[in-house]
Amino acid sequence: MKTFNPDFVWGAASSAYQVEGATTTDGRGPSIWDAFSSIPGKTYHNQNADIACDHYNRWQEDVAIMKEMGLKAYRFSISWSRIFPTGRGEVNEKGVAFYNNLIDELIKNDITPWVTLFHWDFPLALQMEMDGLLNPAIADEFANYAKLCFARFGDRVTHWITLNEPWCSAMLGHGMGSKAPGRVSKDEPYIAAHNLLRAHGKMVDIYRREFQPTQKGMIGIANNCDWREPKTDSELDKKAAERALEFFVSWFADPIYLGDYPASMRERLGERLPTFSDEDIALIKNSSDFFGLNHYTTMLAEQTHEGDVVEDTIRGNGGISEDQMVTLSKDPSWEQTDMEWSIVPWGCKKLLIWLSERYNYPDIYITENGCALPDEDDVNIAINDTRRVDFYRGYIDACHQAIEAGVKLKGYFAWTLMDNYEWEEGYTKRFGLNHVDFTTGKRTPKQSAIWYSTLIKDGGF
Ligand code: GBH
Repeated sequence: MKTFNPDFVWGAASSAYQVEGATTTDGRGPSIWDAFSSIPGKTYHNQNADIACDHYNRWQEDVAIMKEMGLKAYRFSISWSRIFPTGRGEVNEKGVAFYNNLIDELIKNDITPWVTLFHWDFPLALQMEMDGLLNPAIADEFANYAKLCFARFGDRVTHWITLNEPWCSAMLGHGMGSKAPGRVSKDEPYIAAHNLLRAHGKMVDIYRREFQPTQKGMIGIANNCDWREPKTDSELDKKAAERALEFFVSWFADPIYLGDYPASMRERLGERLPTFSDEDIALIKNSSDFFGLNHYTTMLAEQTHEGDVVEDTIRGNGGISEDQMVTLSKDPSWEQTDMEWSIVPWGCKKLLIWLSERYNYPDIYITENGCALPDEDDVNIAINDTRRVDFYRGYIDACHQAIEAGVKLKGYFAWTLMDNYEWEEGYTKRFGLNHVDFTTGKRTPKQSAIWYSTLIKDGGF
């Protein structure tokens, strides 16, 4: 049996736009995802999250499901435009009340709330008035919103995540345009990322100065990173894999742990990469009490050769493969999920070790890991998700091996509690431990939910 420390945090994660629905209820203002998903062709069959899992109305039932599963923690995000319908100004008390109820219900059931302040659903008003993440002044708006959340929820919430996957907001939202706000650019990702880091720094600063001394919580950021394995043993490919990781996660983690962007990025991007002011970096450096990691897959990386067709690699690199000079590919023997992401548990172990070595063994929490499988619209197929059980067993085993190798992994959150709105993929991609019938809203546990509950109960598998 592989056992974990008794205080290891076992949880499941979700995000506001993906589960809540009720997008115009009780005064919620629109976010960029409401706008993006209303443009024909941007999402699968033009699906939006107007109803989603109807979690806004079914939150009590959902907490009961978590309780039944024995979850120790639940990671969810707050919808900024539910709290501030126009992004700033007047507070929408009904929005505050929704999260107060949810938080109280979780605590009543011994489930620790882990709250993400921003999981991509940026207020539409601020996008239109200020150009969103491209405007340096946006950092103060993030701080203003975060401050309200600390003030209203921080007496009970002691685990905060400022941003979910800023890489995605930057690359997919401002580079490839596959996610809201749907901008396509080679330079904007670097600007958006820079302002997100500045926003993170300011949010943490407010928490540390005004709230942490009395509320005694912890705060960090959730970065996403897939592993990059050198395609061959050549020095060039090893360097390419290293560089790919630097352009992926060190882009965000180096400023936080080491005080500046990685040298490889500066070298390759020159002035296209913004520079931090002394003031900015003073807030950003050491601004995470733990390392939040969202991890899904692995790809092979090789040095791009002159004249290579890079089309195939654009997805994984978010359209900046020329900047990195890295060509990505997959080993054909790797099993694929419904997202066509390869299942490679050892990549997770290698990544955990790589991060630990680079950032001097911080406490790490895997804040997301999971998979979508095909044909699960049909509940009878979904409840027999043995492949998802295998996926989780493989990745959690890799986590266990990483801990034995010295990694300070302190918790693991499965993505996701229940099938939900998978962004531009609409409802076609199902990542849930619980099946959701999107016509009736009915939730049904899959085999993976039962397996995960048993693991939690036994403290291992
Ligand atoms: C997360 O992002 C999100 O936080 C969550 O909201 C979402 O529902 C969940 O994952 C599932 O998608 O294109 O083959 O190169 C996932 C971040 C970044 C993981 C890109 C996979 C690319 C694989 N993803 N990465 S590939």
